[in-house]
Amino acid sequence: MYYFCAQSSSQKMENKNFKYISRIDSPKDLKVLKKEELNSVCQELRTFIIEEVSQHPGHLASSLGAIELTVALHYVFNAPYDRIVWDVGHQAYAHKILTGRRTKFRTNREFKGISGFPSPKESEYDAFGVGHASTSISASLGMDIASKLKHEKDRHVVAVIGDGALTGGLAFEGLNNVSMSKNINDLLIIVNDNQMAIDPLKGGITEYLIDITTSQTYNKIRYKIYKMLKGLNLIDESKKDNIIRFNNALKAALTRQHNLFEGLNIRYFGPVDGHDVNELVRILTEIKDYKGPKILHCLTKKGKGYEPAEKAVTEWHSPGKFCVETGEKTTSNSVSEPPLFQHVFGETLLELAKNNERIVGVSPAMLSGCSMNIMQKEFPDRVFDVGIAEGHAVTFSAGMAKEGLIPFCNIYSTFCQRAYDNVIHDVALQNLQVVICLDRAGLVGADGPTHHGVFDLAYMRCIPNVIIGAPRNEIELRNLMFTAQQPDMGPFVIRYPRGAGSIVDWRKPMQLLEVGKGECLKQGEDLAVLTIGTMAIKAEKAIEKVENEYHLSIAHYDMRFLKPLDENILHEIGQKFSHVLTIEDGVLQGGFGSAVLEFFADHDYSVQVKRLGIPDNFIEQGSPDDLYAMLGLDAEGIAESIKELMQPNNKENISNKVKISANNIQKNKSSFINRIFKGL
Ligand SMILES: Cc1ncc(C[n+]2csc(CCOP(=O)(O)OP(=O)(O)O)c2C)c(N)n1
Repeated sequence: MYYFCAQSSSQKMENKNFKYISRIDSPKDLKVLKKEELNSVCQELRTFIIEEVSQHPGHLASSLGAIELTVALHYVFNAPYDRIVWDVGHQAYAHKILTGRRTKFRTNREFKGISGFPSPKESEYDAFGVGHASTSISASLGMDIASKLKHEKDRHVVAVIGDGALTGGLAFEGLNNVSMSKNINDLLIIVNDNQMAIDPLKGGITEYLIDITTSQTYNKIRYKIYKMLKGLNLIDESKKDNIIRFNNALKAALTRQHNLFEGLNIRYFGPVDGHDVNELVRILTEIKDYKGPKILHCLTKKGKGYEPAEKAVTEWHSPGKFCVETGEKTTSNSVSEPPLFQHVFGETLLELAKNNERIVGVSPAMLSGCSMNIMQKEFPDRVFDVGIAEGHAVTFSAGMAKEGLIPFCNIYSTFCQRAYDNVIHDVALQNLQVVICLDRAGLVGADGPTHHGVFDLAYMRCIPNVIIGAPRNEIELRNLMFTAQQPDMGPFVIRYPRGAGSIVDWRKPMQLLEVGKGECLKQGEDLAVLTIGTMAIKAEKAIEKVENEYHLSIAHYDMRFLKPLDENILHEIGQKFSHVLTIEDGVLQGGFGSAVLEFFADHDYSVQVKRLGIPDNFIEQGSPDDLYAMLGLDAEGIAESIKELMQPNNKENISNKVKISANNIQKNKSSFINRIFKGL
């Protein structure tokens, strides 16, 4: 039973009588409950999460699917002494609520609020910091072995990994190591299998998990044999390996496949119903002290218990605000507003693919997130969702490029960090025409430090052969995509932000851009502002404001390409201006501003350069507007920086000053500051 949508979340909370969870401030409070009461705890958690997330958006469907598992884990294990390591961590809302963050849950993912992912900084119950997928097995193996080396008694380590995260190569590297160290680790790996990542999962691992699940014969026979052996007192720990091998052989015989986990000497239990909390408690209690590595395979339903989410799982992965009663979304992008960059990418890719049959699309599990599903609908055979496998996505694209295709490999900027060597070794070194589209570049907002796409400009810039473009608006994005698929272009990176652009009427005919050529958006005399990407829009506003207030004449250049840099523009600026402001939504170390500084240094220009960008800190979560404002990267902050830069004897100016040689300073430079400050 739900309330009317008009009610605020806090009203709903007050109205609800959460008999159980209102008294749970830590897992200790959960453990005193009777097993029969756990179902009610799950029900309350479900209601609480749905109502809170409807008002304070976050990852809904995954957390709903993991509620029973979470309750059972905290009921059986002794966290925080026992380590529970969540993979990705987007499914851990029930965990947060049961571990002392119920009252703060309202601030989930908000500026200064609690993180949307487990974070050891936030709570001792968050055993390992997460956000990117497939880390849980490696991290928890490390923790388990550390615990053994420290001779800690009875510490259990549990990794909880989804079937989506299990498609990541890192998870398999972890499994291999678990198997190698089988005599010294007692890891419990829980596979939370809902047959979904964000989009439906396909592929060998999924098939394999389905196969185990559907092998009813195997499970029935195995259980009978287990009971028989136990009855004969033939099952004990010392015979474990034999039993595993026996199980393995039996499974292989019955399903005509090898059991992957058992083949790795990891004991396999399941599949079990991941929504039967009492059964989960029973099994976890039974297996938790078994020696050696083990896997518990749980079957769950993403979105469990909230009908709209169960029916449209992808949409409800991270739904935004919604009305609990009707499931209607309360935020939507209307046609009269600029579209999302991802949408322009998706539509443009389809348009290009229609005219160029060499184009293929590759996405590591973010097909709908980057809107490549638009092309997939029309050309299902030319679009590849390769699972959560960024490194593979890039090398797979490189292979196709080697054979003459032009892959558009779309990866969120932050996740491309996973594929760094693949970009260098497999794409750039062979100068292959892979178009790497980095969505969600810049500060992404509520997902926070694990997800901000702020390193890409710096980490891509130092790779030879790579062209790097950043559009300032949707039309530019289309033009860059059009340019990138021209014959013999070589590796081409296009990075663009999350969210909407700035142009409603974006579907213009595409134009070929000259690679390495920027654009002077506005002439000026006193100061040159250089931007890359969408920071141009903020800079435009700031320039207008400062010019109006202080009678300055400010030039604005959209550099468009970080690599190759437009050297003509930079020579022009070096000769004409003594003050330069660079603005980027990436890290200052090694990024766009650094590139400009290097150019001026290498060419003996003496220019006072102030660089705006992301400082050398991990930036917390919050709305992008709040975060950019906090960092002085909104129009107001940029205007302030312009004023500061033009202020004589400013300390910060001095620290940013590049003094290489006075050779190229124009005669008119010394006089202009006086002219400016008449107006200040
Ligand atoms: C390295 C990396 N790539 C992509 C993502 C984006 N992402 C977040 S959750 C998710 C799906 C995870 O699927 P699964 O592990 O099965 O969990 P479920 O949501 O189905 O419970 C993806 C692809 C990520 N967090 N990390």
